[in-house]
Amino acid sequence: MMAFKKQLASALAGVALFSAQASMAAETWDMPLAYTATNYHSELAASFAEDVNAKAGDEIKIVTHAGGSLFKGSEIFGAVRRGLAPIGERLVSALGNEDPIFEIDALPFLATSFDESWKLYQASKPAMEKVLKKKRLKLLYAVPWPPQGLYANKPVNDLTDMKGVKFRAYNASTSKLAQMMGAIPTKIETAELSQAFATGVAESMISSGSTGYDRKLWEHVSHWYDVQAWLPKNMVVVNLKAWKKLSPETQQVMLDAAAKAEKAGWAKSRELADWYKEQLAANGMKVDVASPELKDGFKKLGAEMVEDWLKRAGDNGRDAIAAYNKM
Ligand code: PCA
Repeated sequence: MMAFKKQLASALAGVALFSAQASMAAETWDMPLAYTATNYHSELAASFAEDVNAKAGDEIKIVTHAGGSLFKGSEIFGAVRRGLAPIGERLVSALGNEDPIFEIDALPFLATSFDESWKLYQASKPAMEKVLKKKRLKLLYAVPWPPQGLYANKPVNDLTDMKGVKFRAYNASTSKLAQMMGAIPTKIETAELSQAFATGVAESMISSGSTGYDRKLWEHVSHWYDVQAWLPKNMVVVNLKAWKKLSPETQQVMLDAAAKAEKAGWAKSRELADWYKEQLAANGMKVDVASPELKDGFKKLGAEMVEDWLKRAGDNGRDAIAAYNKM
């Protein structure tokens, strides 16, 4: 009887060991994303995951969850920070309440082209990484949205046309900008955009052609002005505790996949920028350049916002701007 019990115990231990190894062999990493699965940011995250899984699949399996299906856009950063998800993607400039450095990404007219935006990224990366490290996070890659323009349900010649208009904001800066132009801001995540415009909760917003295309904004608004105000980025961050549990080989696989994704993502955003504009027009929207008056109006407000931000952002912000100006 004793011998049998011993045998059973060791068999069970074997099973336990085997399943421990099996689960260690491929730990699932859920990767929440805020944007729709067909958006290029989400597709990029999916191919990043595939790349990692193909090379390090015996250790981790990254599973992407697009469209805010696992965590809403506004919850993703906190979820990764708290370890509820080991990895996730978030709009950098929406994290101003975490630290002002993240707002550098949506300061109007600071960086208005892909080239300038890349420089701003390089200039602000050390400061961003410092802040992320304090939050026990690691930056893997960041990819821009195309230049931001103005969606409206009527012609807008200058900023006075925006007075009293319900304005959808995606971060504190766009809320502030709306207030400064006398519009009425409401913060809404992209996943809820179509609904907000359909019900009249929002009548205008500043965003890329990409998001207007994804959300079929032509069903609700008539105009898009190519203001080229800034190019906000999404970033993919990983929880440092989860990161440190990975083998050095898998860490390297992820770093390589991230570098590849970042390069491909910047190229894709550039490539798609004009295509999105064409799609808005093809679906009946009036796509136009911003009038000099409108652009000047935004530029004035932008300059005030940069000044205000510099006061709040401290040394980190000043260093990043100084580095950017030297590039
Ligand atoms: N689309 C996202 C952020 C910037 C952009 O172009 C949005 O509208 O929420």
